[in-house]
Amino acid sequence: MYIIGHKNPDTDAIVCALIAADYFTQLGMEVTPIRLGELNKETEFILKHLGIQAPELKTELEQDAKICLVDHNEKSQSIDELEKYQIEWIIDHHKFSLNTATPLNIRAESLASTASVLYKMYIENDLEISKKIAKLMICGILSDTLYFRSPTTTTIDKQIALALNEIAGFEDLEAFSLQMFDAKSDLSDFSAREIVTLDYKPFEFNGKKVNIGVMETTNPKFALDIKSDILEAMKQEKLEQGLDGILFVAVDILNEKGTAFTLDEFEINMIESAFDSKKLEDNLFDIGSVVSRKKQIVPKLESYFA
Ligand SMILES: [Mn+2]
Repeated sequence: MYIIGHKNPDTDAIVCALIAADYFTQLGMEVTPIRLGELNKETEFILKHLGIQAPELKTELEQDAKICLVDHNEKSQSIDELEKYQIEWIIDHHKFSLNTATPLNIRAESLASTASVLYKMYIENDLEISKKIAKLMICGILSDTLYFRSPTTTTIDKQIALALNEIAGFEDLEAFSLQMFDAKSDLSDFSAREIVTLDYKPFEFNGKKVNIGVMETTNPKFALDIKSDILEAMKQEKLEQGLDGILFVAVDILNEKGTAFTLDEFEINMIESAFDSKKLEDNLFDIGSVVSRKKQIVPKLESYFA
């Protein structure tokens, strides 16, 4: 069975492919973790720091291959031609919109990271959590919660991170999270198009195709300084992907604030109606303490388009 995180993988998608591979191996299965895209700089930093190899990049598998989806369940975010494969497992913490042809195993909880869900699965099955796996789990939690800042964070996620650190032994979790976020914020060698699509997910709201890119950063000024390039990249994306709308949000991790880049009428109406927003300058809106696509952006757009 192949373990697959979502396209445009973030840290949780990558570490959970590695963690789930260890989990299923301990249960006696033969599994291979893979990834569907390049690592972001945060994940690159983490794996280098921990001395752990990334899952192999693989975007096509043999027909009927057995797969386990981690950290996603939407077809549009998964491996191309998903219907060619047999989904055996989904381990996730997102909203569901998947229809499957056959029965399967699903484990989903509304915790802040898929790593937290996997932690519970280890405990329930009385499996050993090695130092390496504990570190990967903590990184998944720190990344998805923005060091417990995101409103997706639950007390369970915090308890899990603390319990894991008994094994992992990070000296200072907050300091380490800052190193992660600084690594992620260094986008100097990326094009505007790459920045817009780095942490990027397609959604369909009431028949409207809207893609949402998020840039979690400790340096929001970087994106504001290249506003016109970002808008141009969004325009190209919207055109080439045939989208109804495109949204790009720069999330200031340390100050817990979101700034939305809006391309056109469609996006401006969307932002003004769906969010408590303040226009900063042309095509730029302060959308307040919005840091989570999953919990704050997507639900607001769901109700706006409904
Ligand atoms: Mn996640």
